[in-house]
Amino acid sequence: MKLVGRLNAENLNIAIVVSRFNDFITNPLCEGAKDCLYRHGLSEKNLTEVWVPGAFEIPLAAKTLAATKQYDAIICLGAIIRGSTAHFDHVASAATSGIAQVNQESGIPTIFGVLTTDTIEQAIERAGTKAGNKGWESALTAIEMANVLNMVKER
Ligand code: INI
Repeated sequence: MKLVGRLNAENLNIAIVVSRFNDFITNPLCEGAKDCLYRHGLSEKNLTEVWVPGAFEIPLAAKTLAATKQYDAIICLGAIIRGSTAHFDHVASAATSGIAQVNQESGIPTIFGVLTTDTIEQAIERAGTKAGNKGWESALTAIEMANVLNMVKER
């Protein structure tokens, strides 16, 4: 028996957690994610969008959303840009391990759509220009994971 998640969001409830830090990048990530979800059939009433100050705050918001048990998937979006800040490594590692922990412990697919780049240019490339849109790709992953886990649970 081979189970593969369908790319159909019609019957799903999805949450997006998105950080305001570097919002010139996170706004297009969020718009990309919503474009993907709606084009795959998600109803607007089944989408919850939660904004937090920075990527460091994403895991707690995701964990709180997961605890409500109302969502089939949670999409985490952020932009951590190394630039000249030494803060980068701490924020990147806290966001990465925090999101991974929610993913594993909640049992709800919690998707890592946080850009970690060395430069602003690299972030721009991944937010809807020449290297695609990480938000759009994360939404597609969320749809597939939500559907395949629902199939596993229903078997
Ligand atoms: N938050 C980000 O989302 N991206 C960054 O690049 C970033 N840098 O470089 O500092 C950043 N810092 C803020 C952090 O996420 C928290 O909001 C802050 O430390 C308060 O907890």
